[in-house]
Amino acid sequence: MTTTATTGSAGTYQPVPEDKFSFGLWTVGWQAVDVFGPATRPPMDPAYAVHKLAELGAWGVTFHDNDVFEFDADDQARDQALASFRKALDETGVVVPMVTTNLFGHPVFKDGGFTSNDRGVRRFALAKVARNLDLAAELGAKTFVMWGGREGAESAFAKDVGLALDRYREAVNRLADYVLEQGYDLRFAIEPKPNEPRGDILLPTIGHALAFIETLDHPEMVGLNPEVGHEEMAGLNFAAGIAQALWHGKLFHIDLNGQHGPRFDQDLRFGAGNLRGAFALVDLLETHGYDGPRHFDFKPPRTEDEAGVWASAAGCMRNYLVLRERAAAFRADPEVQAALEESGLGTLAEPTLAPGETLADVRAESHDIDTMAARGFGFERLDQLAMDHLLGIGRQSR
Ligand code: DIG
Ligand code: MN
Ligand code: MN
Repeated sequence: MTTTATTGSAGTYQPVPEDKFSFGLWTVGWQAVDVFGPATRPPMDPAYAVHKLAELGAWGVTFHDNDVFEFDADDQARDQALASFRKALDETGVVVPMVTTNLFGHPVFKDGGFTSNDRGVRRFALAKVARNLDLAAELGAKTFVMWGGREGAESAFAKDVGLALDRYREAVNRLADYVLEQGYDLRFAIEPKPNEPRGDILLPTIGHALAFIETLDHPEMVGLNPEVGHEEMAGLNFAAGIAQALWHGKLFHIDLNGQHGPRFDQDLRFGAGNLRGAFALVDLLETHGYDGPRHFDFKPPRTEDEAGVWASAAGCMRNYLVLRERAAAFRADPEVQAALEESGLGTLAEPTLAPGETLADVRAESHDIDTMAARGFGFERLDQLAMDHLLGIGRQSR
């Protein structure tokens, strides 16, 4: 679904449900505990968060099981917490597009869930996720994210990566079998991350995860939930990674946020990190057929009070809408279209060999190396036009 600027947010940048913005409960509810200090914000009731996000214009909320009920909640406490959460969903019309499982908080997962060196932990992790799949299906979620934040190691000899991937694959295969047996309308989305909290995390990038998915029993049920900051932590170009995920038909979901290159996971609000990268990403999502949620996985900085939390959440959506409008103007600009033509980008869609041609044909022809070597592609002019649009410099001032 390519949302044009006519969905009520044009110029006002006021989000509407058609924009499909969703937030993890763990984002606005983050109490800002970090390794260097305790919480700066009180706990946030999930039902309250749903109402506040609805007021801001959000379409959906996502959650880990233990964002809604405690790890050690008995069935009664679990049901009460879910009833309150569901009531808020009913009252606001907010939907649950994605559910995920916390396999990283409790100390039992300190060496991972699916790939823990403790087989009993691996068995418990499978049971916990299977129960959460039931809940995801009950709530109508279509995507089930698996972020293996604790699947990894701090030292080379603590984890045999091949054996760990065997266990990871076994877990995903068994859970996919369960979804098929139950007839759930659910797909899995693996979320890569290179490190943090583990020294090195398994399936660290989009590339690693794509390769892993192809080894599964049901690869068609498993895609990706890439996060901006995670690929950029690895020094990679996120928009290029998303383009390949789309090319594979594996962009099932996305975690939008901001990051300033290779450093700790900043989880800044969307647009507040690598802004040029965010512009290229929004243009790609809006022009290459991604019709999934625009999901924010960010953390309002520790400095913020509750008002700051909502300003940060609103900023995620505002930045997306501004960039979507700037990208649409960029694409509509005749000067840009001429510069794209000049760059030769159009010929990239043209097969190198004509129908019926063979390698012998290209070997037999003469190649005008000097003329080809002399040409310029005009990429700098094209990129400056993009910068002009990103910076909001209209055509009349050029
Ligand atoms: C961190 O980037 C992870 C967790 O917040 C969650 O499991 C996943 C869902 O988007 N992202
Ligand atoms: Mn992150
Ligand atoms: Mn994430």
